[in-house]
Amino acid sequence: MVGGGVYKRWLEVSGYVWLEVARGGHWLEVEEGGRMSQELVVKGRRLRKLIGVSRRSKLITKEQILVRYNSIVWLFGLAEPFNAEPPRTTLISSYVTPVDFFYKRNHGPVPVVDDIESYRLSIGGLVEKPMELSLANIKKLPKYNVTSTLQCAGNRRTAMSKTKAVKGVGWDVSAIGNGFFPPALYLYAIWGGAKLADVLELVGITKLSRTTSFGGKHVEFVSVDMCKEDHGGPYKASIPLIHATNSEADVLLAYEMNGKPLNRDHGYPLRVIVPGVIGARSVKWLDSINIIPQECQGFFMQRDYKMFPPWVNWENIDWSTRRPQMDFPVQSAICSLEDVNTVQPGKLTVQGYAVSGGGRGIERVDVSFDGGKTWVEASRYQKSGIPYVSDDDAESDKWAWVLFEVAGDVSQNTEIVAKAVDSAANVQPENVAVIWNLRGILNTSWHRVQLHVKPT
Ligand SMILES: Nc1nc2c(c(=O)[nH]1)N[C@H]1C(S)=C(S)[C@@H](COP(=O)(O)O)O[C@H]1N2
Ligand SMILES: [Mo]
Repeated sequence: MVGGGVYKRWLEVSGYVWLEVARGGHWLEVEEGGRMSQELVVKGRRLRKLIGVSRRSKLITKEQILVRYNSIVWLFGLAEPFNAEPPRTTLISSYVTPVDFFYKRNHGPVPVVDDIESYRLSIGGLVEKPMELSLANIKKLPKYNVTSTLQCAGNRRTAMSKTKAVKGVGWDVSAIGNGFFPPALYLYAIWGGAKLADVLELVGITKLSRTTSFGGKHVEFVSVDMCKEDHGGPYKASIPLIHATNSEADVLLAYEMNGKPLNRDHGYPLRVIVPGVIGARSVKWLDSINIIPQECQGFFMQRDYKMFPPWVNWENIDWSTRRPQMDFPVQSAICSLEDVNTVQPGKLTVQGYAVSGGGRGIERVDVSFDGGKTWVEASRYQKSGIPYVSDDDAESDKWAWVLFEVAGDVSQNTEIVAKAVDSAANVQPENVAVIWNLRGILNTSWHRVQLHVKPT
């Protein structure tokens, strides 16, 4: 077991504050000698009202406020859990997302796990040699650096709820991220750690095992955070043993993010990274691993993060009829523009990201400047200067997103649309209605933004 209490201070986001002042508002970046300023200038009546700051007072301290995108303001220390996503343009400003701008998704209070000397990861269940490992034991195993995009299944939920209300945290297009390197220093990739397949060998499970000699078929990851949704129990998830013991699947027990130890928000000291799979299975603050006969029975596997058809509602839902979602489908979003924009006539560059699950590459990104009547193909790239070739593991990061860019002429009010095609020729659905689901997960419909074109 690991010790520690509830994470009560916002320590990790240094340098910037993510602040959206109501809809269509703007962000304030407050910096003081490389450290976050203690004071924020609060502009915007709506925000001041939401956080209870008087009209005249423009200054609040960072202890009073925790802010997230999408007009939802979490009062620090009062409202938990902490959920945050960066603005669209920030998200695509680099191929690898800086830790500060990496979305944060929590189902309970962020725990503090800081007694590293006594930290032990226990591995038990249906194994020959149950074991307790210190962080040093895990660091002794070969280290791998895997550039992998993590995407919350709820990404783009807000747009889905416009069709019909859904239940869940409202996300724009940025509940996704990829990491950061100084340019020309592609030495390490975003997630650094030991391969789960190597760790499981320590307890006597050979590579590419479907079952252990005691009948274990799934690998359960258990954390320490207390989640209301799961009756105050810890966050848990599982993946099949065959997935966990496949070195090629690159499942990591990660202790580094972007070359530095994980920070608390992202799972310090140890988290799971399951590339190509919805973020919900990448358990943070890992406490124990159990080898079990069936998939994990926790709330987030059995009563959440499942994809239901549009006709299932809260009255007729039978959770047992669907499998827990694992791989995510092909996705893309325009990030250089907001939902509604006013621009001048002329050339317009459209940029965004595209990604698919299961390690499938992005074969094409199509962009329309006329609401979907005609299309042009966007250029795709990961690292600048290296052409992206989908499913070419030597040249491209298999588990990572691609950024895209294309320019077109706009002369009148129009809708810009993006859709991606993955290497299995899967394509995003045209309309959100056909994939609407009550939990609002996996909105991968064509991404559309409105342009008001006005000459100055
Ligand atoms: N222990 C724990 N692990 C967790 C969660 C959580 O609430 N508790 N949230 C999951 C979900 S739903 C997502 S999308 C990712 C988000 O990871 P991030 O906050 O590092 O971006 O973590 C996953 N792992
Ligand atoms: Mo998530």
